[in-house]
Amino acid sequence: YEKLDVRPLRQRLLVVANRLPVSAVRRGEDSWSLEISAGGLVTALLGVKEFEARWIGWAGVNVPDEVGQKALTKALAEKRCIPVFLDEEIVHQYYNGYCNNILWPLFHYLGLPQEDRLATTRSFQSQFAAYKKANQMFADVVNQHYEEGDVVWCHDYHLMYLPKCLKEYNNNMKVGWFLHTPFPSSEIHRTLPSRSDLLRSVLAADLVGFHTYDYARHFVSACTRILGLEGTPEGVEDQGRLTRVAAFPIGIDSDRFIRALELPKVQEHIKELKERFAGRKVMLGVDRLDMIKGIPQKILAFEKFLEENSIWRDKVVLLQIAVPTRTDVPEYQKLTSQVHEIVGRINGRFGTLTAVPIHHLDRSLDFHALCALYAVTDVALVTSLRDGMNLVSYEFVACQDSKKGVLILSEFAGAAQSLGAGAILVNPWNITEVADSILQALTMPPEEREKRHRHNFVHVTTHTAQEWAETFVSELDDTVIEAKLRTKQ
Ligand code: ADQ
Repeated sequence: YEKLDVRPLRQRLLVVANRLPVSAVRRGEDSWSLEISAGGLVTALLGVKEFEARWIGWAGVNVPDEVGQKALTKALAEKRCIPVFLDEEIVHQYYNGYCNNILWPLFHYLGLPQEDRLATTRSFQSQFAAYKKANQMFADVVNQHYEEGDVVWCHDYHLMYLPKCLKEYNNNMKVGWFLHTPFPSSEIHRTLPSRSDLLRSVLAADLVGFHTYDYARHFVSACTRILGLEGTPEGVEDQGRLTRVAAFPIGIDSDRFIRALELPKVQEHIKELKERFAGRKVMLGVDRLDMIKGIPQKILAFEKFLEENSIWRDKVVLLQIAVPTRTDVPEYQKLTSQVHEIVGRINGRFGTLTAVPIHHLDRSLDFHALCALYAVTDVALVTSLRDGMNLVSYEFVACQDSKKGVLILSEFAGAAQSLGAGAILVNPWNITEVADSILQALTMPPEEREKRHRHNFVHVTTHTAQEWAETFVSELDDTVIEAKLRTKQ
């Protein structure tokens, strides 16, 4: 967002997402400090340079008092951010409940945690009511700040009800909606009690975007099978009105990573890491600590590899960096303990007095440290059980132009469709297959590494976040113009 502050002005873009790209910490009654927050959406939108963007979203804190709200609004305005204030009860029901307990696992084919199933079924209606209420609150703020000609771009599963609310305010608003997670098969989506409401509200947008063609196809099938509407090659048609549906694969700001590698600070990190792990091949995992990322499966596959390839035991190290998320949720606490338990067992089993095979860190790394780690890595392991895209795989490729390391990538990450030809694709549930792919990666001839890397590097440096955003927004403009022409005819 630092960059967004200094860009020359062009078309106004209102980016609406559940979270603002900053986290706010209260320092006093009327003073706040702001910190950029990690995550895929933030990273991608950091690369958007061609618009005068304003962000609308929740700052991640409860601010019940007017003095605090005013002060935070002022501090955020300097960053071109506009807050939506949500109270604790709404956050509990809308964000923790409907978004993260229902939609997130469902869209990633994970189902609900067994013990929560009945409780969730009972509280479903109240959570959905809170979801709609929260979306209406976002719509109110958008409407207050909207100026004619603005493009409104709504993001993700938190805001599926927003396009409908916005169009009710102003049918001429240009509204796009983009989903960062997978959209599951219509057979999964149809289990949601609110399945039709959600589809209809998303269809109120002019343009609906997904990371891959498969997700777009699933969405269109859900609309045809559940709502009985007509699917066309362009999208979904309802009584003569077309909602355009298409794939817009996200990218990263690859130049930012490539340039960072030249910085003395990053070079210094690289030197330290090389010395620290001299004589060993470095394998890397960087994930939010979430069920969908398949971290326990990845570590078990690494254990299998060590078990079956004793000559590699003192020649390889796995660095797993996992930022904790949703630490207040028991399911996530359980995941953390499970990962710690497995790592401890494997280090006990294969470690020596001077070295352990796995370094696991429960924390976020700063950008420069992350770039250095990507640059010294020989093999990156992305084993998501499902992932909308997965930007870590892109970031790794961007930082590997001198080393040409190997990417092992889950076939269930959207990135498999763009980086599949250069990566080794695996089924993360099959730990024998992943263990074999680790050996294949570590022993891959340099010419093959070079060829695979080249394919991915070209993709990552041409299909950037900026290109993604520009394509989406210009497609949205075209869609609205075409629709106007159609109605005139
Ligand atoms: P995420 O699930 O957050 O994003 P991902 O796309 O991999 O997943 O992005 C994670 C981002 O957070 C990356 O930029 C990464 O560098 C950063 N990050 C992760 N762990 C970190 C750590 N320990 N330290 C520092 N930074 C860390 C969601 C979807 C994805 C989709 C994106 C964008 O789940 O599938 O690719 O949105 O649409």
